[in-house]
Amino acid sequence: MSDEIKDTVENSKGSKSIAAFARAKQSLPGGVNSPVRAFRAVGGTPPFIERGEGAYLTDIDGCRYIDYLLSWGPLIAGHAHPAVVHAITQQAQLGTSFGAPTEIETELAEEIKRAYPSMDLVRMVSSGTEATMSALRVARGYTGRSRIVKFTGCYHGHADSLLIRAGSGVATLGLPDSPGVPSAIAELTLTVPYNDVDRLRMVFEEFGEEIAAVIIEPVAGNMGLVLPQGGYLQAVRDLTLAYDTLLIFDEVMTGFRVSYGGAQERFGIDPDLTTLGKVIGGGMPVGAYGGKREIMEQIAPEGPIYQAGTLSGNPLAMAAGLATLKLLQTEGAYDRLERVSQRLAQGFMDAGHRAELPVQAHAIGAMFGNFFAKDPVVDYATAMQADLALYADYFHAMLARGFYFAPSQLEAGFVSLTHTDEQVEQTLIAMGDVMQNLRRRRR
Ligand code: HOZ
Repeated sequence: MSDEIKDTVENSKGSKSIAAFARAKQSLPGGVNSPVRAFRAVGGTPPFIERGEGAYLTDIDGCRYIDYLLSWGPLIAGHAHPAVVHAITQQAQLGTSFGAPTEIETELAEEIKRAYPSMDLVRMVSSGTEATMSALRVARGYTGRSRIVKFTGCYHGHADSLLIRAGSGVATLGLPDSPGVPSAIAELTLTVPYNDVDRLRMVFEEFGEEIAAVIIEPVAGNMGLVLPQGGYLQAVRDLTLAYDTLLIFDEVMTGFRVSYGGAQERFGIDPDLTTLGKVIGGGMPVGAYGGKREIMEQIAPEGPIYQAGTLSGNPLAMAAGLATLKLLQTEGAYDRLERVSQRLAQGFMDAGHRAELPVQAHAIGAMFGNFFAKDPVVDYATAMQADLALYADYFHAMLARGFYFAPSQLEAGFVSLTHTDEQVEQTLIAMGDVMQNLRRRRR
């Protein structure tokens, strides 16, 4: 840890964040606008953030952290990257929203299409949830079928049909299904374990003709980071084709992250529909869905399936997204991102082994996942065997040293183009210290 970070962490008591959290709770449910930010899985008070710069976050108490959460993914270029800030500023001077067509929407759609050949047409929306919710409607409208299949522990935002056995905050808070989702809707969502082809086949054998779509995070990032096993995604593709069911790749997290062309490029799969978000908005609220022309042409005004939005294709988000994608096109960007995430995963494993703690870690592209688990983590059931209390201790010890990770083991970590080797080195040294302390405390 650099002396600078050490000083800021040691000199801070977090008192301003504590006061800010208490105040926020008077006006916002749980003090937050999205549940996982409230630190329920790890306890304590979330630092309230004042600003970000590159790989650093600074809170209102003046504590500085190396950020491995990056706004839960969008900031692959780091905080307040000058090129992204410039693009947003320039656009803001021209106007922030028009509710009318702009050329910049087409530009971003063209860039997405170049990178994702499975997407002939793209519709911009304002969040990942909106993208997955709309993709489902299109799948149901196009196929005339009502059932969908999702995977336990995968999270696709909070639309009713998708809030069934979901990961992320739903899993963190132990809410298998949310009150408020009518059972008539929940019944249409069939769930199967991730990485289990046989169970998926069984569901198809029973309900195949009724299933509109299978929606999947091709690399699961909301039960921690869980990788698809060899041949699994192709098997999912083959089954969906056999039953004329649409395959929706939810690449909100993996898009432009596990490679420029997402998981579908990396694993060589051709989905019918794809959802995107996070990176393509460069830190501004955004989502997109798209896919095969004959399916996407069913959307209004071309076809009868309705979906709309006042801020869809918002020019600030389009500008920030395009600027971010440009940065990702620089030579070696993905090699570097992958090297950093792999080093973090390997460092976590090494530190855990030295401290004789049960550890598992995964990394791919610009994302990684750390588990305190004895056995390999391949699905939600194995992810849930991880030691959540140990993670909470680890999380707080790292936070106190100036390293900001996901406040739940059931979330992924992220790296950016701005994370340096030196910062990663500092992180690995801290991980080693923290794990040794955890070992001592467990004795
Ligand atoms: N959907 C995010 C977790 N996978 C949480 C977003 C947020 O709280 O900002």
